Amino acid sequence: MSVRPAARRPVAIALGARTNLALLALLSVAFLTGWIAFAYATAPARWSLVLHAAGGFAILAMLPWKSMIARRGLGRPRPGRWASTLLGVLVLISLVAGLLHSTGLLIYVGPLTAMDFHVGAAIAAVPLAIWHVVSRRVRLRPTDLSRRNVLRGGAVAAGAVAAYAASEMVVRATGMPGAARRFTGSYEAGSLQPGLMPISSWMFDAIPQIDQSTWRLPAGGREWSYDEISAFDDRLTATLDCTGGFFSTQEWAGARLDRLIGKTDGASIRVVSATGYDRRFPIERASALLLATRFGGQALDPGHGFPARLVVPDARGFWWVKWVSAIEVDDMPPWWQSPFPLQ
Ligand code: HEM
Ligand code: HEM
Ligand SMILES: Nc1nc2c(c(=O)[nH]1)N[C@H]1C(S)=C(S)[C@@H](COP(=O)(O)O)O[C@H]1N2
Ligand SMILES: [Mo]
Repeated sequence: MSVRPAARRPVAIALGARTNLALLALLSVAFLTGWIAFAYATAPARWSLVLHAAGGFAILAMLPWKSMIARRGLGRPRPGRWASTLLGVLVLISLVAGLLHSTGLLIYVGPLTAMDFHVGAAIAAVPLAIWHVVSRRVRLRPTDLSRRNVLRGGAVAAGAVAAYAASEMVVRATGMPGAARRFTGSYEAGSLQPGLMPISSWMFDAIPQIDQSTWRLPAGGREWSYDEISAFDDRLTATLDCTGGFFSTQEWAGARLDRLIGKTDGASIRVVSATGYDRRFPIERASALLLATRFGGQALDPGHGFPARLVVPDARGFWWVKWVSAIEVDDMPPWWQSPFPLQ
């Protein structure tokens, strides 16, 4: 062994550090843009998914380098190697499930979707990734940000965007099922056919059985019966776009929220479910929100939110509260809630 000046690193280690740092940046980008895509059912979902997919392809491109680092690391006994291996397995599951969803080669996996696996594996990987990075410090050196390395990073990024564009062209040219995705990446299911619309919940909610004769809805300072709500006939054709990877367009009918809450002071409307699930909306949106009792001319079934469910045009499915049990107006700002439901 020769003695090296402290300021210089062997080339292999320097390359390893850059690979690891690039992976850290790319994993963060993929995670963040994935959630931005989930927050919207409008344009931001699209541009964040372009970044997201490019980030995913760039992670794939790092695999040859990272597997060299991993092989070297696994060769020396170090506590927690199993956790690094599990991290690798989870990231691979997420990548594969993401590609299966996007190409359409596999969309449904029993009661779950490829998207559920994609996101589930990514979430499970987070604590492992944090531990992995914290227990294996990589230090950034000035030379890592040299002009040449920045150019190299730019080349990887450009290559990843090109790979994503090429993959989308292949999906379309070969007529893979993925060609039919909406801009959010979701697949059409049961549109205008209420009986074929998928039933989904955000996480753990089970379908409650609610008796329409005893159901009462507090809203606007009074209680409404099922028959009173059903007597309204406000109509809206709107698309529910679930983060699970499907979308469904239906003709909804029921009561506009502004009619139920009347003229009241307040900053936001809180729509509560019989299960405790709730979402908050700016009061200005009241006339755009529909409390639906029917879709496609028939009453909702328990799975789709009977007796009444919220319809929120241009918002992701998790805003469409099912089994509504109360509508409250108060002074809380609409942003005073978790960005995604917690149950
Ligand atoms: C380890 C982290 C992640 C990686 C490496 C990753 C990577 C990928 C890849 C490679 C694709 C396929 C891109 C394509 O060919 O179109 C994809 C699709 C997708 N991912 Fe992720 N992802 C990660 C985490 C997440 C998370 C946390 C979310 C949501 C919260 C998410 C949401 C999506 C969505 C909605 C698509 C579908 C895009 C489409 O079909 O156009 N991803 N992801
Ligand atoms: C896709 C995500 C990643 C996977 C699957 C992964 C996997 C692995 C594996 C299997 C090893 C060898 C076993 C071990 O040392 O525990 C390793 C080593 C290592 N990883 Fe990662 N890693 C990932 C991301 C990162 C990131 C983001 C960093 C830091 C920013 C990092 C830094 C390191 C370091 C410093 C080593 C030790 C190398 C050595 O001892 O020679 N890794 N990684
Ligand atoms: N009470 C309650 N409402 C809910 C959910 C839930 O878990 N609980 N899931 C939401 C999500 S994530 C979606 S995509 C839609 C699914 O509606 P559907 O079953 O009619 O397709 O309901 C939304 N409303
Ligand atoms: Mo959903």
